[in-house]
Amino acid sequence: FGDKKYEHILTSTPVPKVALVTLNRPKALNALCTPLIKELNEALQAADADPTIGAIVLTGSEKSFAAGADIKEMKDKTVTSVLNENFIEEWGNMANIKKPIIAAVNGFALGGGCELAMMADIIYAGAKAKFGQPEIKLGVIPGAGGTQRLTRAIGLYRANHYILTGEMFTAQQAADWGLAAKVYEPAQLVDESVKAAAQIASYGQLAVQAAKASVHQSAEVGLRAGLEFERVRFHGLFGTHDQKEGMAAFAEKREPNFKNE
Ligand code: CO8
Repeated sequence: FGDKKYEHILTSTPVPKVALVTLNRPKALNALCTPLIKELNEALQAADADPTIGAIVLTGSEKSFAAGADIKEMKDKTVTSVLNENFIEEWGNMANIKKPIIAAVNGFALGGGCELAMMADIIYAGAKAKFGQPEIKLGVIPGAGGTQRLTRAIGLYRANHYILTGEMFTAQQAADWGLAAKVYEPAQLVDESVKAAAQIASYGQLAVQAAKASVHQSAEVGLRAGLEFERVRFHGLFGTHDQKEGMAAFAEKREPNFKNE
C-alpha cells in the first residue's frame, strides 16, 4: 500500500499500521466519478492485502468529503447504459474490505458522498460537516445504499424526511442520531481519526476483523442467527495466539504483544 500514484486520490501511511486515503478532486468538490471509484477500490484493496496495515482512514478536503456521484458524468446515461455497465455496482466493493475503515468527514458528504461515508465502519465528523441525500432534487433516489444504511443509522421517519426533502443535516445532528461517533474541530479531524485507527491497528487483527464482521452481520440477519454468528467467531478466537497473549498479559499486568495469529 502507498507506493502507487493515483490521479484522483492520495495515499499515505501517516503513522505505522494506518493507511490514509484522501479523495483529491478539489475542483469538483470530490465528486465521485467512475475513475475515482476505481482508484479508491484499488487503494482500499491494496491496504486490505498489506499485512503491515491494520486500519484505514478515508477522508476528503476541509471543504468537501465528497459532493456525491459525478452529476456531469451521470446526466446523459440511459437506462440501457446503466443496466449494461451495472452502474454503481462496484461502489459496494468498499463494504467487502475486511479491515476497519474510518470515514473522517469534513465539509459536504452528499448523495454518493454520504453513502460512501456510510460504507465505512466508523464516521467521525468535523464540526462543519454537512450530510445529506439530495438525489430527489435531481429526479433520482440514492443508489449506493442511502435508503438502506441511512435508515438503519438514524431511523425510518428521520431517514424519510431527509431523503424525501433532500435537506442537509449537520455534524452535531449526525452525532446526536448515532451516524457520527464523534465530532471534532475540522483541523483536528484527520489527526484524531488517524489516532483512533492506530489504536484499532494496535490490537490483534484477527479479533478486530472478527468484531467488524460480527457487527456488520447484525444488519444482515435476525437476532438468533446474529448471536450464533458472533458466538462462532468468538469461539474461533480461542484458537489464536493473540487470545492467549492478550489474556496472559492482563493477568501478568503487562502490555500484550499481538502477532495477528
Ligand atoms: N457532480 C459533479 N460536479 C460537482 C458535484 C457533483 N455531485 N458537486 C459539485 N460539483 C462541481 C460543481 O459543478 C462546480 O464545478 P464548476 O466550478 O466546474 O462549475 C464545483 O464542483 C464547485 O461546486 P459549486 O460551485 O456548486 O460549490 P458551492 O460551494 O456553491 O456548492 C454544493 C456546493 C452545495 C455541494 C453544490 O456543489 C451541490 O449541490 N452539489 C451537488 C450535490 C448533489 O446533488 N449530490 C448528489 C449527487 S447524485 C448522487 O450522488 C447519486 C448517488 C447514486 C449512487 C451512486 C451513483 C454513482
